[in-house]
Amino acid sequence: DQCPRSWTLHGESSCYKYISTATTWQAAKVQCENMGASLVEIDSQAENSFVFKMVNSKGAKEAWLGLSDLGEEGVFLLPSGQLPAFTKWHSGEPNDSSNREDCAEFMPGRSDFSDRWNDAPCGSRNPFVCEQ
Ligand code: GN1
Ligand code: CA
Ligand code: CA
Repeated sequence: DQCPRSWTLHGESSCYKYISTATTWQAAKVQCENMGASLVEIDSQAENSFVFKMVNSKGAKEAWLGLSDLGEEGVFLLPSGQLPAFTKWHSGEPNDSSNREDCAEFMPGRSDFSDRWNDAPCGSRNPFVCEQ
């Protein structure tokens, strides 16, 4: 297909790569950028389902998404700086638990979350998905 070797095509032209190494959110963002990609930006339910299945099938308990409110508390932005067109927070999220959760993630380890999102501490180390 049209994706580099070891990347997976979804949709018309997006390519995804799962990185299993437990990594902080900021370092995950940089690693994706160093591959000419970005930390995955979820734009639709179809893309959300695809990426959730990818991380769940790899056995990840948590996995970073490209969305954070590090810039301004309560304002979650994509790595591009844009407001997200699509969100799928679990009910009660984002809750900025202990006033220190600024990075979005999937929580496959929590069956009650399904493919819904949580905000978690950015310094936690999780697998992640890059997109290009
Ligand atoms: C987790 O560990 P606990 O239950 O206090 C999660 C929070 C979620 C919460 C939802 C570090 O908190 O972000 O809002 O579950 N904490 C971490 O129940 O991921
Ligand atoms: Ca926050
Ligand atoms: Ca949370």
